[in-house]
Amino acid sequence: MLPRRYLPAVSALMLGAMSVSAHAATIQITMENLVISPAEASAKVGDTIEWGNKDILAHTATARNGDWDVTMPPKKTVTLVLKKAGTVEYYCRFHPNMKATLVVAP
Ligand SMILES: [Cu+2]
Repeated sequence: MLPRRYLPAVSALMLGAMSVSAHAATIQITMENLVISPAEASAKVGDTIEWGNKDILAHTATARNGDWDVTMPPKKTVTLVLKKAGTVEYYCRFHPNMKATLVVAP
C-alpha cells in the first residue's frame, strides 16, 4: 500500500508521461571488439533500439529481467521496440563480460 500522501505525485507523473508520447526515437548501440557502447543508454517507451554488431562473432542482448532476448548474427543490425519502462541490465549470453544498461523512461 502506498501512503495516501504519495498519490498526487503519482498522478502528476502519469500525466507527464501522456504528454510526451509523440516522438519515437531510434537509439543506436554498437557491439564492437566484445564491448557494448554506450554502456548506458537512455530511451523512452516506444523508442527503437538498434544494436549493430560489428564483430565477426554473434552476440545477444539479453535482459536480466527476462523482458527481451535479441540475437544478432555477425555484421548485422537488429532492432527492438521498447514496450516497458524501467532500468534494464543486459548482457551477451555468449560473452557474459559484455554488459550494459538501458534506462527506459515511461
Ligand atoms: Cu557476444
